[in-house]
Amino acid sequence: MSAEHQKLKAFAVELFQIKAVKFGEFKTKVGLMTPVYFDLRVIVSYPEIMKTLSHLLVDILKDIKNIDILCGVPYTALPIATAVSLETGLPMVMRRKEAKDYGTKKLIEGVFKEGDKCLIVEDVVTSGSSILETVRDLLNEGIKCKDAVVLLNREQGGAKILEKNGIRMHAVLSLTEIIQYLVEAKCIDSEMQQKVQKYLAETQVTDAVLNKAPPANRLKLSFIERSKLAKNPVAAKLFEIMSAKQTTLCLAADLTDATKILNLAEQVGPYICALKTHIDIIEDFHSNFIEPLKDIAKRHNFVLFEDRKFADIGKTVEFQYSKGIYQISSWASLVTVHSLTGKGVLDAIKGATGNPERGVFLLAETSAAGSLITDSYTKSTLKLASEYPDLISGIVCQNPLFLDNPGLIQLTPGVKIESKVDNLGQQYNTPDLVVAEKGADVAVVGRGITEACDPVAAAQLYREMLWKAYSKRIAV
Ligand code: 6AU
Repeated sequence: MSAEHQKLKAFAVELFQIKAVKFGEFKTKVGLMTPVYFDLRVIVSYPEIMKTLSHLLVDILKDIKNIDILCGVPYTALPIATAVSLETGLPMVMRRKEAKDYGTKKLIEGVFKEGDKCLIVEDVVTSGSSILETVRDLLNEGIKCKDAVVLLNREQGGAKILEKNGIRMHAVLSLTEIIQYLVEAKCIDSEMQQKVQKYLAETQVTDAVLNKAPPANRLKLSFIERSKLAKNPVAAKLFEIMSAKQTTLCLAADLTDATKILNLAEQVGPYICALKTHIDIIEDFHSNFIEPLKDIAKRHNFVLFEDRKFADIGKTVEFQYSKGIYQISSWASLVTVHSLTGKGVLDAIKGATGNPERGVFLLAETSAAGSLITDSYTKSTLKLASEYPDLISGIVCQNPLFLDNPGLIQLTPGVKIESKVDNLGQQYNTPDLVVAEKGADVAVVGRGITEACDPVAAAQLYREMLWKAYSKRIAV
């Protein structure tokens, strides 16, 4: 037996002696019976064993390159991560399970910057769901996670689920190995070993178990996969268009002249997945404008999207949506809505007359500097969206706020190649940044195209840059 195996065997025996691994009949979190149970919480009472554990973890993390910070999965792995941090000198951040309701409301404590690469530290992996929860909160802060070092892989499908979500698991020990060491050390007999093997064979990940597993991170899925997960029909259609035309570009056609909008729509039609209007800024609006616009949208296969940002009481919104000179519900498949007044607006849009194929983008964040939107408003907006799955196509936001609902689309405005701001508080990010770092699925570009010397060339360029960034995002 090699020195390394000797070390692992001795460690397995120590875990057995301190009852961090137990044998018998135990009920798991999901109600299944298991003959073997791990409780690594006791390890804090044994600093020497903690030291060995951190050495073993440090050994396997040597092959992982480019780590800036590390984060333990709360709570058991917090002291373990601390030990690894002390030994490697890698700074640590800490994830809260619940945001404090006072002070900073931060979920991630410690010093970090956007784009930092974080190594996850965990004790035991069964389904991988605890790691994914931590990864989700880190990602929301712009922290990237690709690797997780863990003490024990229970070999029940966690590695597969993590891999599907873009996380590589590096385990010190597998359940099979630890059992083998304990048999060799005569801590358990071969009958128990067989029992554990039988248990493992019976509780392997099946499709049913996988489906119950946490949903895949949307940032890692293709649009065509996501089209099947969308509950709102317009979102499904938009995903299909994006995939077929290889474009995530939504043109904000913020022009005040009807003919100019139609001409631009005709010219850039092949490069966009949606055309967004502010119908009330058109000076020569006439109902004759709508039919040709619908015709162009049909020929070039893009969606019409009225950025009305409804925010009144339900009854007024019902009228604003379906009546008046614009009759938005008759032609726009998509509209934007503020969550400010709550459910009434969504009920109004759901029940209004007009084309039944409709979807809503709820505004959870804005690109405007000095906006009054708070974190709790953003959170409540996401909750409201979850209550109307068949109506909500997606969320208008600036950050990857939701990762575990791949059927929803993140729409991000404030996209421009050169500028950072305009003179009225609009804030811009580059196409690459909004897709790679900010989680945008569809990017809204207005003046970057409408004010370019050659709007068609600009639309082609934005489309290409955005698509490249998306392709890269799902590939890694
Ligand atoms: O590229 P721009 O700055 O010329 O245009 C951005 C477009 C405008 C805004 O009304 C809209 O995006 N917008 C939105 C949307 C889409 O709802 C939200 C937001 O936070 N910021 C923003 O600019 O048509």
